[in-house]
Amino acid sequence: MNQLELFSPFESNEAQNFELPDGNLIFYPAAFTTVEADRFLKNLKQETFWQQDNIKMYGKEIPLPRLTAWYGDSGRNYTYSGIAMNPHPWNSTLREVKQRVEQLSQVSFNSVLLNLYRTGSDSVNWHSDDEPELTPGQTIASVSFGGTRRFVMKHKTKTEVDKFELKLTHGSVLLMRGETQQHWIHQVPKTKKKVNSRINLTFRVIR
Ligand SMILES: O=C(O)CCC(=O)C(=O)O
Ligand SMILES: [Mn+2]
Repeated sequence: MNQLELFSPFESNEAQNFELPDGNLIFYPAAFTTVEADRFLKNLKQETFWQQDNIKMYGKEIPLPRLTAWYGDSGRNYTYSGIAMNPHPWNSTLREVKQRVEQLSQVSFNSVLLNLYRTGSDSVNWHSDDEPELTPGQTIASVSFGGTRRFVMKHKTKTEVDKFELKLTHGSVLLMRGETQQHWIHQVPKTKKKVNSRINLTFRVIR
């Protein structure tokens, strides 16, 4: 298949570059064709070892409002919201997604965190991806399959800087680059709208 056949006129994969104060994003709205994205959504839903984690809040165990899974090169352990994770080994679906993301970003990733947002009630709260296992300044690549959700960003210290927001669509890739994680937090808020389930994959480099 040649490049022209890969994208319909409505699925332009032209990169959008966002220079934020103290951050940089590159967004590829259609890094995957709809046909590819449909297949990845279906396969990842079925094949992934999804887990339901809890977080401790005010001394109570509360289930995270999403399912998660951690995959990567063996020996790359990672602590996420106080949860120690041992990665599952890469499978062929993930290797395929990883290859596309590495082509776009020119970064070799050694791990990925998957999130499954079952309904609009699933979400991720304000945070930045700045755990000590992650190398500061290293690109994080965020892949979305399924229902469109809002991705909202807020500067950590400069209150005069406006929030920034993107709609993460089916088959899109968002690269968060440079010092973005050091200066910005992000969230995927809950929504009352009827939305399809969504899988997000954030590819990371763990040291
Ligand atoms: O689902 C998303 O788009 C974001 C997920 C996220 O921020 C994370 O896993 O760290
Ligand atoms: Mn994050």
